[in-house]
Amino acid sequence: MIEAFIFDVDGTLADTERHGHRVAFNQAFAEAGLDWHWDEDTYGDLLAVTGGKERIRHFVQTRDLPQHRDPQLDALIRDLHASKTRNYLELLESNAIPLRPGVERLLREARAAGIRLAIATTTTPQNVTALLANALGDHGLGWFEVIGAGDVVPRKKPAPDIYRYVLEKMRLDARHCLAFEDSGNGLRASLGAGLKTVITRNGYTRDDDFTGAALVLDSLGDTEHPSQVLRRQYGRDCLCVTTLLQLLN
Ligand code: XBP
Ligand code: MG
Repeated sequence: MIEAFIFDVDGTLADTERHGHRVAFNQAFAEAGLDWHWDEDTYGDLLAVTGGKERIRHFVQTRDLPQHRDPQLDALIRDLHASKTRNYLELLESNAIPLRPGVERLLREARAAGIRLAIATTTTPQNVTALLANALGDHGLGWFEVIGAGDVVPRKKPAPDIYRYVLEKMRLDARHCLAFEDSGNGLRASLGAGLKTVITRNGYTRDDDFTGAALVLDSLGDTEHPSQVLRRQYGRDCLCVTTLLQLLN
């Protein structure tokens, strides 16, 4: 029996990276007087590292930038990331980032079927609540029983910690839940927690390794954007709760 759906956020609920997080990082760099700029391809490579603070540190280290040897590096990263979060929240406020096709439909169907909902993400908690409130209204936030996000666990994806945290909070067995992810790192995290996983890949994750996923789609699908199944045929235009229930059989 399926009891809950657990959703990743960035890349899964919405295409937040290319025109959201990336833009906000670049604004933060410019505001700090740094000449760093992450173009779309560079950012695609940097997405191998999950977490914004971790991503900045990785960039400084791998490019061997002068800041790498600065004893104030931790403070610089903290300030840059706080500024990036402010910029990102402003972007969300301007309604710049819609949910991906079929996300709202599936959330509503799941609720109607009595399936519990939760979030397991690497991103900062305020980013999740702002995205959901902007896209679904304040009541939509209440649809999610647990929002597991950011630094609440010590190890970010691909470690399974955030999924284990959510399962524990909901007192659920992984065998009775489905995870929704968009990336190889996210899939490793969900599989590591014992969760069957549906992938809706996107432009940045299309070449990721999705070995072990129950289903790989290009989106959840709605009437205007039919879902394309990339692995495992189920013969419908949209991913519906009935199909997802069948995945557990
Ligand atoms: C998302 C991330 C996040 C965002 C930035 O991974 O890696 O780091 O890019 O968010 P996932 P913060 O979709 O697997 O959760 O800057 O708030 O960390
Ligand atoms: Mg993701």
